[in-house]
Formats: sequence, structure tokens, C-alpha cells
Amino acid sequence: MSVIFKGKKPSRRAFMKGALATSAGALSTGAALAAGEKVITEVQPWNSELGDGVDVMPYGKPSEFEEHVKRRTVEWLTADPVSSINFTPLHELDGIITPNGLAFERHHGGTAHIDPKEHRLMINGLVDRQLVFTMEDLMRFPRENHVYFLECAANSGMEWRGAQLNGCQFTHGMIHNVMYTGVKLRTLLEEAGVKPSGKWLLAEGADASGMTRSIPMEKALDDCLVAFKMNGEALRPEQGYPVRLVVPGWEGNMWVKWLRRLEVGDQPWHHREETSKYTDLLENGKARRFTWEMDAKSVITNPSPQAPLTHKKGPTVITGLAWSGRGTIPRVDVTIDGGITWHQARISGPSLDKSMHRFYFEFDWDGKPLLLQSRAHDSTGYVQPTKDQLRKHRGVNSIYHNNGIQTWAIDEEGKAENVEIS
Ligand SMILES: Nc1nc2c(c(=O)[nH]1)N[C@H]1C(S)=C(S)[C@@H](COP(=O)(O)O)O[C@H]1N2
Ligand SMILES: [Mo]
Repeated sequence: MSVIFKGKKPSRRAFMKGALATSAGALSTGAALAAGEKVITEVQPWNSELGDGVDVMPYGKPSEFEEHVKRRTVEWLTADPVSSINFTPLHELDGIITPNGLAFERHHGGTAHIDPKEHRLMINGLVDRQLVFTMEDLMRFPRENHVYFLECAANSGMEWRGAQLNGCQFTHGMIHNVMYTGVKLRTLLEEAGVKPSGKWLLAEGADASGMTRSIPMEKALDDCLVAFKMNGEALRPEQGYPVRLVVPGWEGNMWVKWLRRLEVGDQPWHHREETSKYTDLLENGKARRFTWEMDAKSVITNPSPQAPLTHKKGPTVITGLAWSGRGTIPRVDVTIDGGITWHQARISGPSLDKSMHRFYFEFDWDGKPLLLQSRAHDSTGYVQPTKDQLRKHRGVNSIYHNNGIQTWAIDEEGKAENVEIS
């Protein structure tokens, strides 16, 4: 279907062209594909020789032709790779699930490698019974499965003062969306018995950074999970093996990896990650604290700077992702003329609470330059703002929580560039 012949010769090619034209009226012709026809008429190595037997690769990997599909870092962003970040290659993915090997990594003291037999999760503080769980203990509580996005609050943080990084992997790739299997945090807290004065929870990681965050008890008892599986298999070491906290819809920093301790207290701890980091400095010098919920956001992943249009004018598919920390995404709008006219995109795939949504917009490209934007609406009625609207409220001193509308400029060649127009 992707190969449409120009139809110089009559017979089959002309028929194919005709058939396509009637079955899908919007399609126009592509370029003749003379050079590529050898793959049809000549025997190839892969159909004249036997392939690999089973077990050549006991744990499977993507095709060798997909080697460019990988997490990438931006070296100048951080001083050292152990307290650093890499980015999910959003422009290479489709659907809503992030494959485990491509989920971006953010750690403050490197990846801990923990033997699950040596791991313990402790609950202490304002509880009736201080408890210590082994991984085996955790497996004996009822478990649940949920798909959630995790977005670092710093995602798009480099774009506050203007367009900077050329690719949605770098502008928007501090996000992943996977299915978690875990025990409800509520179940474990009930096992310990939270005292009436217990209003806050401190979650602590077992890695070298010993990362901690304060979480209000209301959220802890609502939808948080203590998760040990992602997309069906054990968490990857990078994602907190053997166990991490899942804090749906809230900033990634709170999703403590290598979770070793939960302390119940009567007030927030005001540790490093919720004071000097992960607060938003406003124009007047005051800072917003505890900005936990991730606002609705979207981005066009294709085309984008790392994934230009290569097919010239004609039928063109735009696709992207949208999400909200407050619910689902009932609607995404797309513009190809920089916001003069908006079209409702088609959402395809599951629409789950606090999970990524996949949208598509198909159109006939006339080969002229385009200004592409997407705009998410969430189930609370909130509409994703432009970057100018966001800066009006927040100034330009922020790093975190930049959910402004992204623009890609497409030129006549189909090349895409990160620009800002609104
Ligand atoms: N123990 C521990 N948990 C942690 C971190 C860390 O450095 N150590 N980084 C946090 C931050 S800032 C983010 S954005 C997410 C990233 O999760 P990921 O590495 O699975 O993408 O984990 C959070 N949990
Ligand atoms: Mo983060």
C-alpha cells in the first residue's frame, strides 16, 4: 500500500493505481519506484538461506536495522553521567506503550544494581506496627495493573526562554508510559496502620543518592502503587529494580526508585528535591512549591526535526502524543498553518486515566511550508496553553512544568525545525 506506481506501463500497475485511487480517494500518486523493484523480481539472501534457529537470542532484541532507535543524552546538560538524564526516542515509537529498553532514565546517583533477595522495604514513623517487607512478602498482597505516564517535571525545561533543542526526543522525551504491576500503597499502609496524626509520607530510595520526597497521605491512599513489574517483566535496573513507587499523574521526581523506606509523619519534610529543586521560581521572586500534578500537554512526534517528511507532497500522516496528570484526553487539535485553522485529530488506542494518548491527523500536503502544532484538552476541560500564555503567568525563571504548545516548522524539502511562534 505504501508503494504507489506512477503507471507509465499499462496493465497491473495502472490497475493498482486505479484501484488505490477508488478505494481511498484521498490518496494521490507517489514517485515511480524503478530501483526498488529488484527486491520483488530477484531472489534475496533471506529467502535463499535458512535463518537463525530458536534460542540464538534467548532474550530478544530489536532488528539490527533499528539500531538508531535508542535513548540519547545531551552531554552539556549535566556535569556528570551518574546524575543525569537521557531521553525516550518518541519520534521512533507508535501507539501508547514505551518499550522497556527505551524508557528515559533520570538518576541522581547512578543506577543501583540490587539483588532482590537483599532488598527490604520498611515502613516506620507514625504507624501502629513498624514493618519490613521482603520482595517475597510484597508478592503475597493482591496486585493490580495500570498504565501510567511518568513525566519528569523538567521535561521541556530547556525551552522556557525560546526554542532550543532540535528534536522531540530532547524537547519532550523525559516521559515514558508503561503498564505497571504492583501492590496498592494503601494496602501496605493499612497493614502498618497509619496513626490519625499521620498526614504525610516520606518515600526514600536505596540508591547512592538516597532520594526522598514528601507525599500527602491523601494521594498515598488514593492511587499510588508499589510496583515491581513494567510491561509484564521485572522493572529494569534503570527504572528502580526491584521495586519503585508509582505516583500517577504527578511529577516523575516523586516516583522513588529502588524504594527502601516509607516514613509516616505529620508534616512535609522539605528535603532538597522539594525545595531547591522541583519548585518553580516566578517572575516576582516567589516560588511555587508542591506543584505535583502534571498539566495537560501534547507534542507532534512525526514529522519532527529527527523525523522529517521524506515523501514530498501528497498524503501525509501527522502523529503525536497527549497526556494529562488530571485524567484522560478526550480531544486533541492539530494545526498545519501555525494556528490560523485547527482540526480535530483522531485518537487511536486506549484512552486511560493518566496515560499517554496517541493521535493522528491525515492530510494532503501541497508541498508548501507548514507550521505544525498540537493542543491537548483534558477531561477536566483544561486546554494546553501557548508558551506565551504560560510565560504570562509564570515568567521565564522556571525550569519545571513547561507544558506550552510546541511548534515545528516544515520547509519545502520536508525538513522540520524547532521554532516558536506563539
Ligand atoms: N531513588 C531514586 N528515585 C528517583 C530518582 C533518583 O535519582 N533516585 N530520580 C527521580 C526523577 S527526577 C525522575 S524524573 C524519575 C525518573 O524515572 P525513570 O528513570 O524511570 O525515567 O525517577 C525519580 N525517582
Ligand atoms: Mo525528574
